Amino acid sequence: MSDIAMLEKMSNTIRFLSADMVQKANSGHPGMPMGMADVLTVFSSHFKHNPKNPKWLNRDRVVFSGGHGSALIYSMLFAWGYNISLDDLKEFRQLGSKTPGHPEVTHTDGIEVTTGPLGQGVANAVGFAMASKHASALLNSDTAKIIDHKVYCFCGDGDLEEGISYEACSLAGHLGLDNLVLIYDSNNITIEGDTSIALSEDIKKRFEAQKWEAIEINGHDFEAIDSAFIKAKSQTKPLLIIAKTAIGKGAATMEGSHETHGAPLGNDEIAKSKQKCGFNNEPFFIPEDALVRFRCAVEKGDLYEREWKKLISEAPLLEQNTALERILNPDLGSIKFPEFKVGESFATRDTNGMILNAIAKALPNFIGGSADLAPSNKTELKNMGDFPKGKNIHFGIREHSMAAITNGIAQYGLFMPFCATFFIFSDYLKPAARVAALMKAKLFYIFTHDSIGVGEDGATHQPIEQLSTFRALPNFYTFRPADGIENVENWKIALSLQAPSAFVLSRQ
Ligand SMILES: Cc1ncc(C[n+]2csc(CCOP(=O)(O)OP(=O)(O)O)c2C)c(N)n1
Repeated sequence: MSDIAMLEKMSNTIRFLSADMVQKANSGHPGMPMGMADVLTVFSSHFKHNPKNPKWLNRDRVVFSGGHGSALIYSMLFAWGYNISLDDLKEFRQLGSKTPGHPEVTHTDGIEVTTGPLGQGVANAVGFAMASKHASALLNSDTAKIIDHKVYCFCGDGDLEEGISYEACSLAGHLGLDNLVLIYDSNNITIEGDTSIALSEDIKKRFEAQKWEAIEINGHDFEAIDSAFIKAKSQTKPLLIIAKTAIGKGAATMEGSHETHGAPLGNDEIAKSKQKCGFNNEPFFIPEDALVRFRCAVEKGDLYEREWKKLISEAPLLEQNTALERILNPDLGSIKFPEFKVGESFATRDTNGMILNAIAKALPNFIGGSADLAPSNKTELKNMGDFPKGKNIHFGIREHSMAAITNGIAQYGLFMPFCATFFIFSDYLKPAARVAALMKAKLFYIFTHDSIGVGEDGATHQPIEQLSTFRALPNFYTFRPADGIENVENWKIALSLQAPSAFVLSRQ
């Protein structure tokens, strides 16, 4: 760690850069970035990444689940040396800029997932951690760890109020994801005011009950923050770091107020705040010595990646290299699709099950599962084992987090995942499917029990408007094959697209 005075200077650089961005755009959220600047400053020295190669395979993944804090994210990416300039920061929230209102993977290097709808990022991070576990099960040997990175996720009160975070963290605890660190910005403030108006549970106990380890720190104490990230290096369970912070930290008169959450502070307040913190009043001021320290990330990242490349180029790892190569370049031509005949009377959920098995057998990177409906969805991948080593994922009855976890697995960069449920319960996962479409994520939804053929379950199980909803979704492909022959052709198309696809299938 650098000395405290330097850390304060670095932190204030991020804090006021974010406040200036929001002020110039005359819109945005300064409170969270200012409150979390101290945590992110210390995080910088623990985060293993390569700003000059944001896609380096063994990088730590970082998810900012509270996408409204995007000013903080862009300030950090700039400070670390990603492909984002000071001018880009000045273009915050402008049409066509690299710095849109909420972070989008399609716009900015270093953004791992598109976030904004609260809670989903937490599930995305669980997806990253699961993808990493599967990858390490396939690729690592006792002597050579090709995949051994961490997954960090920053979230706020809003993310933890959303039900999806409960679902996702429950699964993470069950799976014992010891590569996952969730940092909770516990500032007790949401838009309407203090969280006490709607939240009174003991979050630490909630996570402990979900088989996590949970610790609480003062999120403005550099040493405590550093110790928490050091602790994460030897975690044996998913780790929750509850960082008690003040929203709008550093604001002269508004620190701790919900009014800093989603509106510019105003020029007067910013000037007074900078003066109070002993910071230069010039807008977008970057102290050289603070920037140099953040920018160490470039040299360190280059070194990390070179060491990793050396590791994987060593001869004893030939087998692992071949496995990695096969995952990175799946041979679609090697799939032996089942052959169906005109007039054969199979339900399309059955033909789809056969197709899924054929694809999974041929492609090492094809994995997935259902929200407890595999026998009905016909999604079991036979003789291919269970996650983490095997390909069958048991998501439990958690559709929303299943889909957001699947987004994370797809965005991880190695896998083509699918998830499944009854078509009617696509309603429970739709918000994540929408983000998948925005990200152009390559993944597949298996929706069975379509239409009136649903059977005796009755009205609660009968899809009506779901088909129109998915067909209206941009960047999203909805296939509804009439038979096995069409089903195969649909899959060939879906596998060639860089976008999410849904298969709507009959039960009968
Ligand atoms: C699903 C969803 N519902 C509502 C919102 C609108 N929204 C954005 S931020 C926010 C409050 C979040 O509070 P918190 O996580 O504590 O963030 P902080 O106040 O610390 O910035 C709300 C309701 C959203 N982005 N996503």
